[in-house]
Amino acid sequence: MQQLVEEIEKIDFQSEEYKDAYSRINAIVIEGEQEAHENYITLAELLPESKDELIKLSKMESRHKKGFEACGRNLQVTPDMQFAKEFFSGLHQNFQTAAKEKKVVTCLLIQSLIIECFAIAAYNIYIPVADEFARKITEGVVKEEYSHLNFGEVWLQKHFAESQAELDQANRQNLPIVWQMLNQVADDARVLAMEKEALVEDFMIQYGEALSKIGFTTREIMRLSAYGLAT
Ligand code: Y39
Ligand code: FE
Ligand code: FE
Ligand code: FE
Repeated sequence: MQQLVEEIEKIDFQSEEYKDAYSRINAIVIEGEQEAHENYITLAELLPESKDELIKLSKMESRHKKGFEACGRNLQVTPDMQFAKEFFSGLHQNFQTAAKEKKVVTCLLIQSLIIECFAIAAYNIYIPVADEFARKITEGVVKEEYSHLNFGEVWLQKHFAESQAELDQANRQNLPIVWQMLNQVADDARVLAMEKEALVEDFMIQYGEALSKIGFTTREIMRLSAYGLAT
């Protein structure tokens, strides 16, 4: 605890180093929220019986985006949106392809499990080391991300038997991309006092809990959640 207090006290939110790293991390979050907004609209089309709920989630994602744009402006940082688009391109492409093939299970795994768990991990690790303005925004956002994760968990739990094989395949395709994304952002996250090890740990906890709620056994969770981590 004392170590964390000391660390936060020495963060200079106006240093060039901080603002440079923030220009990429802030852009990633803004782009992520924008893509999440679009992904929930696509999911609303694929799941007409849940349309109203999914449109609500898509609107929340738009508000999150606006909140994080304000965080960048508050620090006088210009987000590097080109970098962020490339950062998300792997998951983005896989989501688009799955949507075109009407693979709802794959779309839910990518957006409502993987991306939401990634967001929850990142926001939880960011909150204690954020500037005051960004901390308040992020605290409001992370609460809503849990409800997005919950949508995926509930739907996949209800359809577990017929979804298991597609979940396994989608996990193999997409989880290694998440580890690559984490590696790509580790140096910038470190400048913001966010440790890669903490991000990995929090992600694994969120994702493992989600897989457990959906119906996977502990043994399957171990295999699925670490897939591609060591390579
Ligand atoms: O569902 C959502 O709102 C998620 C898309 C939003 C963004 C997730 C991106 C978080 C990665 C940040 C990495 C910082 C270390
Ligand atoms: Fe401590
Ligand atoms: Fe969001
Ligand atoms: Fe979300």
